[in-house]
Amino acid sequence: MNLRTPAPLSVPAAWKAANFVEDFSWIHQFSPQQLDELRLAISKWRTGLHFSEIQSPERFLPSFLPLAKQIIETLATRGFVLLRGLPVHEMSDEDTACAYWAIGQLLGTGTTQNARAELVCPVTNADVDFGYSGSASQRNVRGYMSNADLNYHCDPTDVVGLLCLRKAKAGGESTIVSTTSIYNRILAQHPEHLPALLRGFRYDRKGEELSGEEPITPRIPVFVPHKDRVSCRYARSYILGGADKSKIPLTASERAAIDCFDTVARDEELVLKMAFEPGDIQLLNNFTTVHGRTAYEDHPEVEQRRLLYRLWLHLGGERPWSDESDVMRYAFARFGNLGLSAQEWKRRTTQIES
Ligand SMILES: O=C(O)CCC(=O)C(=O)O
Ligand SMILES: [Fe+2]
Repeated sequence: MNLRTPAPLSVPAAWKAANFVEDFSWIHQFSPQQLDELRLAISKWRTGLHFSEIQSPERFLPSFLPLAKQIIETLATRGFVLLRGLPVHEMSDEDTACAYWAIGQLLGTGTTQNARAELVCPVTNADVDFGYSGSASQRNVRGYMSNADLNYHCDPTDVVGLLCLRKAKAGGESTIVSTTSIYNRILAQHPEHLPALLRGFRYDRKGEELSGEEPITPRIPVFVPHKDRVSCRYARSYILGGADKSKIPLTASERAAIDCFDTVARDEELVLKMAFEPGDIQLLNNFTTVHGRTAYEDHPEVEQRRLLYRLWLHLGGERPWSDESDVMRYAFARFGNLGLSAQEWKRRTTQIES
């Protein structure tokens, strides 16, 4: 076995649930000054501007700058934060999107997330049936459109943001797990699965690829160990979809390896539960955490359904977490209309129109 890091990693990214029984440093409550700046900025941006056209949000939100620096550092180390207290109850959903987008741009570059090129993507139950079955990959359904239980997965971007606007009537609990801890556990207790996980899997592109693009990705490793860190990409339903579409079934050892990943990820010792309140923004480094969600039941009124706004942020610059060839970073994130910045998307649509 060619393992560059055969030793378990003892780094802040390798956290367990027990680390946060009394430590709430991962929750940041917005300060009154930050909220005042935000309200004023929104009143300026509201004048017919689409959120993606906001220029230089840092000029309007100076007290967010030290916070943004700290969040970027924390995402690169522990890998997650929860920002609390965005006043969503006093804002229209459009103003909320504006505020959220502006905060996101202080951290990185927001990118498009689906075939519709949404930059702030509503995560809500659109009455689709997500449960994975042999034919689910043919239906090209993505989990965020359903109220189903979502297996632990990484979103295919550097950092994902989930802002809660409305909670479910019951369920819909978010949980996160350190993938560095999952790696450590597999290394110590189930090393026979590492070769399959290091080799990786081909992912279903769910029909969101453009014509001429492959419907499935090249092989994306689940783990890429570096000197003192391990980067992870994992999404079971997309792996199963990739096997279906390529008509190359997973081998018994590949299936055993993803079963092992899921079993370890569900270990109570590793799982940190987060009950979202409206106004909470969960930010996750997708190379060092996986997230999941329990199934949920909505309120009967459609406008009261659980609603999150999702951001995908690219942190740019050198590769802080990905693999050498960037296949982990981009293969599952930059195809079709996905993975484009607002400017790139605008350029593409302008070219098509002219
Ligand atoms: O609904 C949630 O809590 C998580 C949804 C999710 O994982 C996603 O949209 O990527
Ligand atoms: Fe997700």
